[in-house]
Amino acid sequence: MASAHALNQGADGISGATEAGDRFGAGVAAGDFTGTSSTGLAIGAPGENSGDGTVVHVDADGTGVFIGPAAAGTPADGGLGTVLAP
Ligand SMILES: [Ca+2]
Repeated sequence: MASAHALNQGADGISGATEAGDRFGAGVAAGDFTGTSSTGLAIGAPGENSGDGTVVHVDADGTGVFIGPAAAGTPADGGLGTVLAP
């Protein structure tokens, strides 16, 4: 059985800071989101930036890339990352 590994904002290759209300991990989906035949994780934090929300994509090498409301086209206070599906 593989071991568990915790991921946190502000550590583990994910920039930013853990703040009360971020709800980091509220939505999680695994899949090949980059077309590179490697499985990554999409992790939602719908409370980020006072409810704008964000999604962090963590690739197999552990690098975290933010996909915020501007890139996703979601409105302010839209809670991006509440629900994710591959
Ligand atoms: Ca945060």
